Parts: sequence; C-alpha cells; structure tokens
Amino acid sequence: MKHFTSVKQLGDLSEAFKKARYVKENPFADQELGRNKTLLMIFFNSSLRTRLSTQKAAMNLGMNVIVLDVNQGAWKLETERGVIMDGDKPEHLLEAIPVMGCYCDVIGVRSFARFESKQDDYEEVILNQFIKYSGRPVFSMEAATRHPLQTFADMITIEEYKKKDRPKVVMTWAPHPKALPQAVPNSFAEGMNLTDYEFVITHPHGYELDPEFVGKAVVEYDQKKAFEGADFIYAKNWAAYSGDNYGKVLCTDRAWTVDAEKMALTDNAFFMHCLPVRRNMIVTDDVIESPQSIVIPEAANRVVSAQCVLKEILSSL
Ligand code: AN0
Ligand code: CP
Repeated sequence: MKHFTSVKQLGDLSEAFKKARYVKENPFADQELGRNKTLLMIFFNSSLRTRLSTQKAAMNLGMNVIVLDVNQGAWKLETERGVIMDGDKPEHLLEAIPVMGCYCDVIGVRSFARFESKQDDYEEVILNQFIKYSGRPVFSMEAATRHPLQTFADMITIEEYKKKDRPKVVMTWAPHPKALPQAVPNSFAEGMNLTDYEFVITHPHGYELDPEFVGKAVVEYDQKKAFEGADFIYAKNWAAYSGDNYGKVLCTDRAWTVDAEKMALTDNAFFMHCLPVRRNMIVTDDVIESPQSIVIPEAANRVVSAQCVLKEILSSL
C-alpha cells in the first residue's frame, strides 16, 4: 500500500479483518518494522481520537512520531497557487509540503472540507497536494470527503459485535448546531457498500449525500421506519451536500435525536458514533450510556485500524 485515502484500498475484506484480529491480539509483534522510521502527523483541524490512536499505533510498530498542528505554532499556510502573498500567510503549502517530507518516512494528514468550494473539497485538493509533492506515502486522518481510518475501525467493530451474517445497519442523520463535513457518512457508506450487510440511510429531505457514496444503500426518509429491525444504529450529523445548499445547516430538529423510544423499534441494536458526540442533540444520555452503546470499543478499534494501515505502508517502503 502506497497511499491510504479510502477503505476501497483495503482490498479483500475478510483478509483485512483477519489481519485486524492478529494486530489486536499481537499489538507488539511488529516492533522492528517501524524502527528508525518517522511518522509525521499533520493536523489542520482538531482531534482527540485520531491523534492519540494513530500515535499509539505507530509506537506499537516501533516508529518515532512527530505531530504538527498547522494552526498552532507553524506559519500560516497559503494553499492557493497564483496568490500575491501580501496578506497574513507567510508560507505556501507548495514549499511546506516537500520540506515536511524531508523530515519523515510516512505522512498522515487531517484536512476537513472547508465548505468554500464544493469542487475543491470533492477533488481533495489539499490531500492530493501532499500525495503529489511530499515524496512520501500519505494516509488520510480525515480529509474533505472520507475518514477511512474511522470507517475501517467501524467495520472491525461491526464484525466483532454482529450476531448474524448480514446485519441490518442503519446510518441516521442527527441534529447538530454547526455545519459538519460529509466525510464520516460518505466514508461509512463507502465501507458498507463493500459488505453484503443490509444498509439503510435515513435523513431529512435536503440531506442527500453524493450518490457515488450512497451506492446501493436504501434511503428512507422516515427515521422510525428505518430503525425497525435494525442491528446497528450509526448516528452522525452532516451538512447539506446538494446544489447551492452545500455546507449549510438546513435543520436542527431534535425530533431526529436518537432516543430510547426509537432504539426500542430496533432488534436491540447496538448504538455507534465516531465521537466527538453532542449529547441530547445527536443522542440522549440514556442511549449513549446504555449497555447497547459500543462507542468506546469503537474508538478503541481506531488503534487497530491505524496499526493495520501503517503496517501495510511500512511493509511497502
Ligand atoms: C468532525 C466531523 O464531523 O467530520 C470529526 C469527526 C470525527 N466532527 C466535528 O467537527 C465535531
Ligand atoms: N473520531 C475521530 O476521528 O475523532 P477525533 O476527531 O477526535 O480524532
């Protein structure tokens, strides 16, 4: 594996799950693989889980780790080519990227959708510049359109908890006060489309995702109907994708909040969320604290997904 930007690059899924089980049971088996290799993690946006779990995964593989928060302590970076740089940004990404590449062997990048240009976001302009100019293998730690390390961890978690071969997985939109990217739901849908699970997406009108990611999912606008018989409820907010509403918050209706009454319609479903989660907006306290909530083991699997991906990248250096 050279670069990792989508769960589609995992290849054969049953092989990937087998490797994940091995990594989980033998976290320190490959300490030599990363010896004297340096991971540089670059954050354009905040993070708790990705930062800690990816660093832990790298340490399990014997790597050295450098973390750069671009917006805290580094020079502000211009990202557009052709700009006369007489403003507040003293450095251009086109120098910064190859320089960063000189100091490491592998680069992880977090760069959310900026909602300024749908085209730039969906062409993954920032992530692709790292791929093009760093000279290093690059992996996504949530880019504009996907969050593959999260999705892989979600898929490992579903494999661990599922009670039937083809569980019914329901991804539900839920309210949030701020505009959030579509990366997590896009990526989760992309992952579910790689499986043979029954996959349903439910959201209010206006929140349709890019059809490329929806794939063969059933879209059900009636949330309660969608929940019927579900084995997993995967909650997430996202801002609108379609047309002129791109990046807008169209609805904050708490009738969409996941609560115990709706969970009662499911087949005793497990509750999942990538976190961070706003309680009593996305999900009620009692649901996230219930025994059916698996948000913590889901977050724990972020080490496993990151370690599997780093292992593949290190093996191909
Ligand atoms: C981010 C998002 O929705 O993409 C990160 C989730 C992993 N969430 C927030 O910014 C709250
Ligand atoms: N789920 C996730 O990626 O969390 P962070 O934003 O805290 O890294």
